[in-house]
Amino acid sequence: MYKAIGSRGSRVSRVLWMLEELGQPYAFVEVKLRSPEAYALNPSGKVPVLTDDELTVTDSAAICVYLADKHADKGMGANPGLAGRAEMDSWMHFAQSEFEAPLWNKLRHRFLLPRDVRVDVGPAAAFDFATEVKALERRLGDKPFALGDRFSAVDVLLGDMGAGPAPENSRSSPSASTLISTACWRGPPVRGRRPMHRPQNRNRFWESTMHRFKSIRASFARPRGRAAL
Ligand SMILES: N[C@@H](CCC(=O)N[C@@H](CS)C(=O)NCC(=O)O)C(=O)O
Repeated sequence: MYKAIGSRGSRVSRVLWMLEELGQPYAFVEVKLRSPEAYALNPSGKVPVLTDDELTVTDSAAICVYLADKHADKGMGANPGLAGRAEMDSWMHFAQSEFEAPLWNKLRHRFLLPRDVRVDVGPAAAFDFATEVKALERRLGDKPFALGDRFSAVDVLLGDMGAGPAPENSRSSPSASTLISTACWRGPPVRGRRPMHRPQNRNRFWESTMHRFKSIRASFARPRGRAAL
């Protein structure tokens, strides 16, 4: 059986989401970031990690692709052929190394890095994220989903980045809650084994996801003094 390993509220949520979409049984194994248990599975000490019997897969995008490929009959993987694979890889790399990077960078400088190396990355992160939201809109065009007319691992990966409470519905400071909900610490991902944010209405998936990204972009743009870094 699959083991989805991570801390509650970490990117393990996208792995759980994939497993739920694919209808696969799994165990959620709670492991703290950079704990000895995490280092035993991933040289960087980061989560999530997926184990599939003897195989260990690290890095959330790779895990999502692995699962989509392994259960290709469920239709969440790449379009056919080498061109389809390139299209999928391109989306996955865009999602993590370009789209998610400014969100994650800001979060790291606010909460994760040792205090003496933290700097104010707020304006640069806001600029980069606004650029990436435009790029995402252009990439999507008028397609219902990233790879065309079916929901795939790409939508899970990007959708998970926009998951969590919309800033306007949050009780805490919008910018802080947005960052926390977006990049990493979004509260328990497992509620009765079902990811909190599994889309209820597929037709509105990208409409609501883009709405959340735009809310995040707006909260980035708002100066919030020291709290916003
Ligand atoms: N590229 C990795 C990044 C994993 C990652 O940074 N995970 C966070 C939790 S969401 C972590 O373990 N952070 C620990 C740290 O940065 O010290 C992935 O997508 O899985």
